Amino acid sequence: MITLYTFGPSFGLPDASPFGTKAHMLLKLAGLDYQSDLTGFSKAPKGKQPYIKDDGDIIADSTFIRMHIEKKYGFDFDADLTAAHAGSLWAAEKLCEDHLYWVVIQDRWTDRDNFERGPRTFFDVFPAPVRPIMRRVVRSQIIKSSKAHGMGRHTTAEVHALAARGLDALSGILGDGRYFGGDRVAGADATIFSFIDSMSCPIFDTPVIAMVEDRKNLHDYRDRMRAEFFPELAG
Ligand SMILES: N[C@@H](CCC(=O)N[C@@H](CS)C(=O)NCC(=O)O)C(=O)O
Repeated sequence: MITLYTFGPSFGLPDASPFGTKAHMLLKLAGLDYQSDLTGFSKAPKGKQPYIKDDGDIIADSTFIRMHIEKKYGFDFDADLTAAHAGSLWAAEKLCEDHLYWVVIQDRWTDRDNFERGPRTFFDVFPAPVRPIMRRVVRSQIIKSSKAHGMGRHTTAEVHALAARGLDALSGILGDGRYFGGDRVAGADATIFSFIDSMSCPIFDTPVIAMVEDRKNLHDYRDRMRAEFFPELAG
């Protein structure tokens, strides 16, 4: 059986990390049996989660997990898509992973109040005396990586202006489709759903939540996908 190493559900989301939610969805879409292990972060080969173990092979990174499923199990996530459609979905996924991800980081980690609402609790597993230092060190490393990426150099208003344009792009690509794949769910749905859901997580205070609500097709899509793939979270 495949083991998925990830963070686990948090903040009412299927996983604290949108990449973790994506990995869950890829395994579900491919119809593979798997179990989750929430204790593997210290052994993550790239220092990040998710990763999987499959028959002794370790595959790190959600995109390489997808490629592994395609190769080993012969599952085609993009069956029936034209090359143009598959290409635009790959680009949309990377918009989420390499651009909008940093909006999530700014909202959750850089914004002090949101940090207190969410990520702060990740450190509760450590003994009380070291918690404050762990919080400070990890938060400052994450803020540094956001600056290295570039998103962390923008003002909050600029970050949110980029979020709005990114969501416009996703809304335009989805149109009135049921899924980003059209009538059938495609590989990119795993990624795009995970990011829309993460960006609009109601426990954080950010105008991005209203941006998703205002784009009715994205908002309806998020709710449909949650009900279809993560019914256990409905409440
Ligand atoms: N490219 C990776 C990104 C995974 C990633 O960024 N994971 C973050 C959580 S959202 C992580 O483990 N961060 C821990 C760290 O950087 O220390 C993927 O697609 O899996």
